[in-house]
Amino acid sequence: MLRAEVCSSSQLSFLMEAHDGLSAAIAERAGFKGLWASGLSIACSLGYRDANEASWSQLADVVERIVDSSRLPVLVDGDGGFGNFNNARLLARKLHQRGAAGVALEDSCFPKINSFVGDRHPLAEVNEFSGRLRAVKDALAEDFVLVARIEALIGGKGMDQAIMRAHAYADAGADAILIHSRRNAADEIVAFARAWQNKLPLVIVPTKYYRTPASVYREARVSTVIWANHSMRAAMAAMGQVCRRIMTEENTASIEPGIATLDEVFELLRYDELARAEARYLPGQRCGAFHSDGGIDFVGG
Ligand code: SPV
Ligand code: MG
Repeated sequence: MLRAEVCSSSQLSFLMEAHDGLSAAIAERAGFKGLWASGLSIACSLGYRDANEASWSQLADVVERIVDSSRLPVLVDGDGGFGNFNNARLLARKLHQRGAAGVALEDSCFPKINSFVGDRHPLAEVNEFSGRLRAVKDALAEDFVLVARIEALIGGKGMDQAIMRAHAYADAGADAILIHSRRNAADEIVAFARAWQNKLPLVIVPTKYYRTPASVYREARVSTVIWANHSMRAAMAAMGQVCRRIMTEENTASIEPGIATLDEVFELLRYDELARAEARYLPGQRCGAFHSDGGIDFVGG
């Protein structure tokens, strides 16, 4: 399923960021067909910086919640693999065990720093990173998708270096190439796509060049667009606004119309299923809040 989403250049696909079970469920409800378990957004939701402060096992735990919370395939942002080839294949195996459909590995050095922070983005040596890719490919079944992410443009190393790396990573067994750019326009990405000529499907992350219409990506035969951090940033803005209002007003009356109702919370997380399960497995002892028809009483809801 993820292979179809990420690895097909015939149609542009979109992956929506998720950083926990709730954001995964919301993205599925909105109609997305695949999820991006974003390193930045997961780190942020845990209160960490996107600098490998969260451990691989913390990432795997969050990925499990994301996987369990929707039926969508999940491509996990594996950063650089948390070390060398051995750490990378261990990470990939663990993500596979938790139900992820694929992993994206970037050619950064441990510890990484988010691509949009500062100017120091040392690149891994090509052969060493290719070894990480090969180790992941050898460790996992064919259906687990491996995306090789190139940070050469982020690191200011130029287009030739980016293309050279893309060829090396394709030879190492990557299923798709993610080319990242921090420019405000998509020119670099389009130039890369032209030079790459679709040797492998192309994945992009238009966080900074967000004004570019999707038609440009279709024309460039990009395979997949990742909306990498927008649920996290939306939540951050909304939570900040609500906290400030409640702090000032010492009352929640003015914010109620603008926030999710409790009924919406219960509906999204399928409390109705719990009510049906109680009726089936706990007959006669059911919690009074649930009805057998799936309805739920919430006092004051
Ligand atoms: C992420 O979502 O963590 C990414 C994409 O790696 S970016 O933050 O744009 O580097
Ligand atoms: Mg990341």
